[in-house]
Amino acid sequence: MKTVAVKVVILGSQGVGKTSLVTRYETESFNRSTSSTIGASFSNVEVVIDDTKVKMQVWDTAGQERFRSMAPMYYRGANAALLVFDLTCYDTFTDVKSWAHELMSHVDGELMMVVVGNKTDLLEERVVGAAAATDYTASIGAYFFETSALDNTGVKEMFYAVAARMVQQSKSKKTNSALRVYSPDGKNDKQDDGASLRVIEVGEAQERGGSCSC
Ligand SMILES: Nc1nc2c(ncn2[C@@H]2O[C@H](COP(=O)(O)OP(=O)(O)OP(=O)(O)O)[C@@H](O)[C@H]2O)c(=O)[nH]1
Ligand SMILES: [Mg+2]
Repeated sequence: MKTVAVKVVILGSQGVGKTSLVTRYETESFNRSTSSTIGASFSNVEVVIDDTKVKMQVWDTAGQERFRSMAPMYYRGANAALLVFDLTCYDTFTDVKSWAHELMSHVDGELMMVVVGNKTDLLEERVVGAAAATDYTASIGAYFFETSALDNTGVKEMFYAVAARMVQQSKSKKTNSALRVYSPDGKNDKQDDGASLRVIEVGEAQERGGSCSC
């Protein structure tokens, strides 16, 4: 089976549910009392699409403002970025726009951007409408998913969409992305251009203080 190795970064304000989305996908569980991420945490997520295994190195970054300056270390060389906001907190949607702007001006090469509106289960408290989110997402050529880490809505679909796009990119002759593609015989089909993956210090989680101000 062919293997494609990619780097995925998750960005977004504190408390929007970045860690919960990864945990939901990896362990099929949800924890109401999570700890706020410090620096970033790393995990491997694998998805098989037809005859290709997509190995995603997922960097779940900290949303706290004091870690914002570290973000470039994590998004540099990424193949995909999940920009997560909380559907019940408009400010976090505004923050996503600012992340998208930063990525567009600082990331070279092909970067798949996925805007993720999390916490669909909180229907009554929702303040960001689907139209506003889809209009914005279309305007920047990104993908849009609505998810709930709590009730497992859209989470698998979101990771599968990333994997499918990475497989598509790996087949495209035109791509200049830093995908690493391995053939079944173990030889690289395409060389890594050096921008893809790097080892970054991973911090410990700490108890959550205040999260979203909404
Ligand atoms: N109702 C609901 N709560 C959620 C959902 N996802 C996460 N939460 C809750 O939101 C809070 C923050 O979740 P985290 O996953 O830690 O958020 P984060 O974005 O990783 O936060 P930082 O690491 O501080 O940047 C926790 O209390 C979660 O239980 C969801 O889909 N629905
Ligand atoms: Mg977190």
